[in-house]
Amino acid sequence: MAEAPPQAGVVAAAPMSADVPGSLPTVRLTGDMARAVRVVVDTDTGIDDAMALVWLATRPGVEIVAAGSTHGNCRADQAALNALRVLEACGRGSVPVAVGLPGPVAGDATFATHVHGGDGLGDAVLAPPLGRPTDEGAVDQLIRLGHEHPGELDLLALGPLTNLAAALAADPAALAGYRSITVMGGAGVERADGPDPTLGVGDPNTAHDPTATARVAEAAPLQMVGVDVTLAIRFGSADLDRIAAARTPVATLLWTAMQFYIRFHEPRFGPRTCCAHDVIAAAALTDPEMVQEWAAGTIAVVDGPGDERAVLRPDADGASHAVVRADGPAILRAFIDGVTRL
Ligand SMILES: [Ca+2]
Repeated sequence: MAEAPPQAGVVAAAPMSADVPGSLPTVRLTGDMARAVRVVVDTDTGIDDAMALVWLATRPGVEIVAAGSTHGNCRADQAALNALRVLEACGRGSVPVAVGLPGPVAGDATFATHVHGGDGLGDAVLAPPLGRPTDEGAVDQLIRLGHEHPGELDLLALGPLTNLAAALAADPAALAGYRSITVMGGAGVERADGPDPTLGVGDPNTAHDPTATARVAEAAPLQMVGVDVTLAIRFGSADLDRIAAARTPVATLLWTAMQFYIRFHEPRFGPRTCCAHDVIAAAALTDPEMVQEWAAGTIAVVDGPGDERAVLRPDADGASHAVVRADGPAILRAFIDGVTRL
């Protein structure tokens, strides 16, 4: 099954697992899904974005072709510097990093400084990167790479979809050249009632630019990895101990930045814990066997203002998917193994 995109790994429709209410059309990915991945990352480089870049740098068979920055967790120009800094710590300082657009399609940019600190990496006063962003903007880079390598590259969007929407506005075929588009965002399968699957956190990547999400979802099939799933996958105290003890350059960087993130999570989820949102999206791309269950459908942006969310409306023939169930412990274990090795 090497080289197969996630959709090609769908071998059979399967009934919804017993722990998920409803009778939604779902698909289950099976078999050996290990494959080579050449990825272009779009990132509002906050703390979990940094973790996701580390994930990509440590997974076998993954090449980070380029990164583009976006606003969200911090300013887009800061996010580019953060991405460079993290990639350099991973020994990937040669990866080109382009600065993306500073704000959403409509309205003003707002930043999640209460989650990621003023600089996106926990205000930890990290050393600046050695390199600098490329002269090409992230939107132009996105368009160019899609056309230069048709069918070869996977796009992983870890922040608001502003750059993707701008690429589509400039070139309606901008995203068609990508083999797949995985998005960290959304609130999973739409439900008419029941408890809020985001536990009040909402869907920040969509809320930061709901117009962009709607435009991208209309134009391209997306593999959506939502807050409803990622919020439940959290490091525990023993996990954090392993990262703290690793002492590799990248572990030291992460552990320093993670202190702010842990302090944000503790009042909500208990002592010594935090989420790894963007890592789960990266894992869905690189290691689909760790994300066993998806629902098929179409994506819509609902609610608002300020609490806009992307949801998947179930449709067995829909081209987009949302993760329903992921193997959180396996992903976190593989992440920490990578951090301690790098
Ligand atoms: Ca992010």
